[in-house]
Amino acid sequence: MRSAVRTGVATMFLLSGVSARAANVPVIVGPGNTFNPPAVTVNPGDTVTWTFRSLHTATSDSRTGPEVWDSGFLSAGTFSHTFNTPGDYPYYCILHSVPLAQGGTFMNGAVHVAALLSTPPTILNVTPLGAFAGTTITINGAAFQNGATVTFRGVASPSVTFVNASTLQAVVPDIPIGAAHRVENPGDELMVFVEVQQGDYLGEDDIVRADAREVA
Ligand SMILES: [Cu+2]
Repeated sequence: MRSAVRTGVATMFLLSGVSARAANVPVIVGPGNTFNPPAVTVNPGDTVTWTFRSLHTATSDSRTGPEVWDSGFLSAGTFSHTFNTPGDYPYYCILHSVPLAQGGTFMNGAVHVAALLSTPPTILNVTPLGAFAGTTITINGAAFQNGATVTFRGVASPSVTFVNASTLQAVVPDIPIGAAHRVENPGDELMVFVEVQQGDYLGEDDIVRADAREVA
């Protein structure tokens, strides 16, 4: 397959902006008097795991509130805490420092828990429903954010314009060289499917017809 097949019937859209998978964020404690890295940023639901290389603690400055933790004295092994509440949470080693508010600077760390997205994005409609690669479609919906990405069945749009929280514009991507794709007519209206090749070889024998399936 030397040439790309360039088509443009856009039927399914998926917006992505935030990962739903919880992450595990590592911090190494020791062998010196260090937390490495000293500050980490996590999303709500993520877990920080401290791995101890010498005798220290990882202890939250605050003894009350939504995120309180204390590893106790450990010289090996791990201690984990899952953070669910957005905010800044400084912590320290009881053996070698004191909380920030008491002047601690020597063996202090911080966990920043990022703000929750208020609501996930939703799509109401897309116009036009069919569009050639390289053309721009308009997506209407709710809770769009500046910096949103748009994918067409897993293929990212090369250009997304954030108009406002309810409107995005996105350029329909090419189907990559070698990518299998299928076009389906879900209704009974006549559909005209125009396939445009581009590249240095445009022969019909460059297209692999993997499966031509007719649904009654
Ligand atoms: Cu220590």
